[in-house]
Amino acid sequence: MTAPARTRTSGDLIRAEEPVLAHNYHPLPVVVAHAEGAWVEDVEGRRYLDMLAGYSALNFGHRHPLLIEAAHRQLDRLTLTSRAFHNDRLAEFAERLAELTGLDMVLPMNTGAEAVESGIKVARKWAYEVKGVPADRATIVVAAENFHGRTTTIVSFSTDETARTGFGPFTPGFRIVPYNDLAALEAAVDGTTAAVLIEPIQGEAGVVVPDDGYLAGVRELTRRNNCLFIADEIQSGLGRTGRTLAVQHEDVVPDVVLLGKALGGGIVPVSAVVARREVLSVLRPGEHGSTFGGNPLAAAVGTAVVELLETGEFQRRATELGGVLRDGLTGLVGHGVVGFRSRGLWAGVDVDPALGTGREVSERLMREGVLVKDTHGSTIRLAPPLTVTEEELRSALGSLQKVLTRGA
Ligand code: IF1
Repeated sequence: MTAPARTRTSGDLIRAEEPVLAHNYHPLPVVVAHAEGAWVEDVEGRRYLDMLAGYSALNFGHRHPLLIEAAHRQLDRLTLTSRAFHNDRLAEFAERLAELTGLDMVLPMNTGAEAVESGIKVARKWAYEVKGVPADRATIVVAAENFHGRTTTIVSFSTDETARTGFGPFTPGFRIVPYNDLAALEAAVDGTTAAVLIEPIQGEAGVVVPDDGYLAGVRELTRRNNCLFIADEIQSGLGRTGRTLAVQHEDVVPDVVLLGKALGGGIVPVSAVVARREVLSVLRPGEHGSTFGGNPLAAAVGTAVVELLETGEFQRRATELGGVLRDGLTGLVGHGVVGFRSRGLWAGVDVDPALGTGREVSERLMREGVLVKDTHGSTIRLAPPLTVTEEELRSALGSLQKVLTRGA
């Protein structure tokens, strides 16, 4: 007989998951029950600074009041119609999202992977109908160490064996080149190329920031070769790096921008393909769709997210506090940190392997009241909500120094 849910301890809940929940994650042993801003609280009332922010899905913090209000207001009016009918929220969402990104048209979807898959389909159709690539011959060039989601087609072009093994057969039509290498990219692009699909900063690879000029080089190369530049900004976008889009650090406007995560305000899944008119115009009724894509609740929350970003406040905070993060990490180099990469409020921190794996450091930080997620090996990522205060950020950096210096 299991204890009734309301009195179960964290341990009870962790044990209860084991026989009934697929083991596709290895979570830290913390059971979150409440959250606000940059803080989460577990079942026993212990508080933690959330330095992962849902892998950048919580850029505006947990339960931002304006986003929660927008959701509550819409919940009391209308939540879902399907796209068989119009709803009174979608036009404004599409208009303001297109305006925010400097592009023309929006295809609303739900998860990041759906936005990536939709971008792949649209790029291929554009290649056949606009560029004139022979049927079923379109290729898309991607970067090694990419992460674009977990569908069968997307893992078809992953270089992470853990993400691929056991899921074949795979989708053809993708070419993989080293990231941050324009010569390799040039060599892979030819008359069959529909698009180049890259993350402006590679997230799961460990927050890999390309050389200055790389994104501008991709833009010039794709324009010269009449193929599309698709920027996957699902993790790097929406204020995380100090700009609305990470590509704006090089004043680059891609042909297609993929958005997700924070677009849903940490409340509902909202993703989108935002693109030049010529590209999204290849879709005609019945050729693509989604039950929930563009639903009024998602559109209402998405519009409230766009409104927050229109102020520029979060981009400014990410830039200013990004300097505090960078300076703090610089001070730890040689004191448990062997290196780091950062842009805005996003960092990949390489810990001295002698001090432990990324997972072990994450567990030590958890005991200090700070939640982070390791990526590969001894790298941890830091991505707090953009609402984090300087005091909270410095406190998290102090905890990192403590667990690394003491090596506890
Ligand atoms: C997991 C990390 C992993 C993404 C980019 C598309 C997607 C993602 C650049 C797909 C999603 C998530 C997936 C989640 C953990 C996290 C992640 F990179 F953020 F750390 F896995 F690599 N493009 N990234 O980062 O979006 O379908 O998930 O909404 O799978 O464990 P999604």
